[in-house]
Amino acid sequence: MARNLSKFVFFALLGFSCAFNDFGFTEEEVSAFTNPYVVTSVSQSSSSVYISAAYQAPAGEIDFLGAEQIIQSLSIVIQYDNAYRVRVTITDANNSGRWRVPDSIPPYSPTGPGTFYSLTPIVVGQPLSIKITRTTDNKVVFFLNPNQPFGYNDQDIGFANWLGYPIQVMGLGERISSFVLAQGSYTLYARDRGSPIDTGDTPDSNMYSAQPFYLAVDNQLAAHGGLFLNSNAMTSFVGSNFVGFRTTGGIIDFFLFIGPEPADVIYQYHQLIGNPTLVPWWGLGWHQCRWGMQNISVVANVSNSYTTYNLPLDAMWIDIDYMNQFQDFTLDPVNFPQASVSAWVAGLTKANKHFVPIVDAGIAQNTQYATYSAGLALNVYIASPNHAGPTTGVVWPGTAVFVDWTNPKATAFWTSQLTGFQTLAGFSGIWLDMNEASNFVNGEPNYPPTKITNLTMPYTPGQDVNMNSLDVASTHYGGVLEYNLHSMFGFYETFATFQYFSSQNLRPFIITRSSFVGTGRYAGKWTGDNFSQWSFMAYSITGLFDLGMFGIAFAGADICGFQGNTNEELCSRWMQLGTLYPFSRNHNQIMQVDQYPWSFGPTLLQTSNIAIRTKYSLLLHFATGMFRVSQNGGMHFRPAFFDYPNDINLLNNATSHFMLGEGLIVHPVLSPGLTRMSAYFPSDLWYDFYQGTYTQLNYYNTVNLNVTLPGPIPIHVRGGHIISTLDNSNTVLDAITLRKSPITLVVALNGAFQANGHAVFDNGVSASTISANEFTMVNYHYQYLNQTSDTLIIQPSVNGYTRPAGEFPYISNIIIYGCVEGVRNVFYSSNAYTGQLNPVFLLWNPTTSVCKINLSSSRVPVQPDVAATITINFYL
Ligand code: MIG
Repeated sequence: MARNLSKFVFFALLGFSCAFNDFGFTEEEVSAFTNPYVVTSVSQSSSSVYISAAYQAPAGEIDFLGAEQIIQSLSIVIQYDNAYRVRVTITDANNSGRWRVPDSIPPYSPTGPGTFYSLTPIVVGQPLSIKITRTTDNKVVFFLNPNQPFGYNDQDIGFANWLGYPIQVMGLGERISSFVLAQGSYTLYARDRGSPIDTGDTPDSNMYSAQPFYLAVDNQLAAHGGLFLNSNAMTSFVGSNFVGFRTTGGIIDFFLFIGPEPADVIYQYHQLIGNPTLVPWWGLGWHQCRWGMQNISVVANVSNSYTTYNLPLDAMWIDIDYMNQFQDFTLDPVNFPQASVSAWVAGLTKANKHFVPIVDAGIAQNTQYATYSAGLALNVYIASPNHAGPTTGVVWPGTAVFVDWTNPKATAFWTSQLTGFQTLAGFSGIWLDMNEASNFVNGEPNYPPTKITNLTMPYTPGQDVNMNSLDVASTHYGGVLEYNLHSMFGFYETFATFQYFSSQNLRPFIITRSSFVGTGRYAGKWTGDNFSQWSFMAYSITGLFDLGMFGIAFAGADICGFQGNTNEELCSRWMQLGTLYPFSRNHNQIMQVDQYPWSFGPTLLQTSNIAIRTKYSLLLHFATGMFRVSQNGGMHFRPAFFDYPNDINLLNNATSHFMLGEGLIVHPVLSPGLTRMSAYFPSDLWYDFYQGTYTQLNYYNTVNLNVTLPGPIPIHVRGGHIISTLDNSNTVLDAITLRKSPITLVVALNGAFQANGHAVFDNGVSASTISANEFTMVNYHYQYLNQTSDTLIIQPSVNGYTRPAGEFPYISNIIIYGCVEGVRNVFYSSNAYTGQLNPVFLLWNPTTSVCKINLSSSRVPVQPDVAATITINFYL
């Protein structure tokens, strides 16, 4: 190939002073580094740049990765997918068969014709360097710096996005860490690991998922994001002005999201990986679980206690205790006899409650076990590198085998197992555990891994790749190594389980432990084995922020804590916080003290009651927020910084507050002994959610909040928003019955006497709701009309759902926060009726500036989804 250097644009190198010790090099070595590939050709189409590069041994210089397995010729494609996304793919020019994450996983589709909008043309330099600049602020958003480490060897590939200006970095999961990652190195590789704290200098702290996505924010608070789409065990490096990766296989497949605001980056990322799945309405309710409920009477006793204590409950979960010898899809004949389980499930169903059992990844290797034999007959297990037949590991049932989800027969096998289990146990949702896939030994029992280990690999991220894993030399369909697919086991298992639900047009209720890029399209996730400690409440917020960024909106942590014993105060605070997770489940480890709402005393019991019922009062708000995220991408539970990206204080203390859907901010209590708490708010108008009182911020944007126990968690409504709340949350015992509730609109005015909100109505269960437009999306818009009147406009924008009689029957109240005059009367104008609403009860509290318009006995009920204008006339 002819060299044509005249085409290249060369640029002056800036003097980078930052130490690169994170890659394991000394300062001198780093400054001596030169990219060992030279560009041999460059060409361009309307949306892509194509580069060929050849390895040229660095003369007397440090080769980043050593001399083994060097790939000699690289083929580079820089593709402008759309106005906000660029894909940089670097592959072995002579081997198109190298393992790479399939395009179907994100799932990749360029969303429009390539365009250079918002980006300047890329700059290609010699030796290999690539630079992409964002035009809006002239900042480099991607730079393969020719004088920073780069290498492309068979099992060792490294590169960095060298921004050259200071950044703060988030993402790169899964781990327990601060939200803004400390500078250091972070391992990504799916591993069953009970919550070590990762401070960037503890490389074996990787956990259940591999999520190689980061969000970076610079000193001017401009943001960009990057996805390194690669499934191999890797290290990511967070530097003061770069993000780097060093992986053990695959290719370089890097997606750049150019922001420029954090929320933009997240939308751009979700546009690639797909929006979070819708979950069933009941799934948004309250869940109780515990490991160690040793028989069905113990379980029934817990579910009955919910009724006894007059507490709502939507789902009871049973852990591995129910299984016969820890075999999936079986019931222990002694402690969980089928007749008793069926009777119990029937009782739950009658009370509109649901049963969610655990399903483990490992299939017991036992010829008497029907599931094992069925899979063996179909040959759907991951194959051993050591002997004929399935590869084995050791988990709860002893020796176990593992489904190869990439085998085309696997989904049908799994679906038929779930169908049988449905008949046996009557579940409504599935809890997927141990799907890293976890293994109590390293590799196969009796065959210590030898073929691929840290002794054969040029580079080992974190820990040996066989640690608590199947032998990574095991093979999948078509011979693909477990080495490449390990971190995707949970993703594929979740997808197979999703197909069971979607084949019945049901929204999935799936909670998985392991995840990969795109898992949120199919499932929710919990954060795994946390500790019953105060610090882990704060880590749970980081965990949910991260999962939301990764596209997994339906997320929660084990409420009151899993490992270790909780206590009444911690559990009370965690009930307050946890009921505002999108997925709210109290779960506990075997042998730990009980942590049910009634397990300690009146403080926990009363706080739990308030907390669960607050969740239910907001269930339509949750359903609407989760729906919008399913439709548009983005995050329901998210950092306040994303809504106020100019306020760095919000990022500095990211876990002390969070936004919940449109217009709500929450300040959780994360430390013991507090009755009052100083809370920071973004500059805006805020009203106490419960009382409507205006929140007077001091000079530092803080306010002292009363946080006595028992009591509610501080929630505030942002001026300019309308929140739909459900009246019957104070009396119901489940979310299904709650659908009969009238709606109170909480209208929080901004300085211009305006407010907006949404509510979505659908049947709460169908998978096709969005694709078939089987929903009604209502916009509520409140505005100033004239000196004496305001209007509330009810405007359905999509009208695909017909509410059955009695469901969300009417708007019972309009409560106005920031209401400076008393209401005189109310007029209604719709296609069906025009005239004064009567009788209507009006209250005005001039001290708190709250007006309450009670419409519940109006002769003309105000429908929540019928186009109408309500005119509110004030005394003036
Ligand atoms: O080896 O099923 O994270 O939630 O209770 C432990 C027992 C297996 C780990 C899960 C946890 C669950 C537990 N499981």
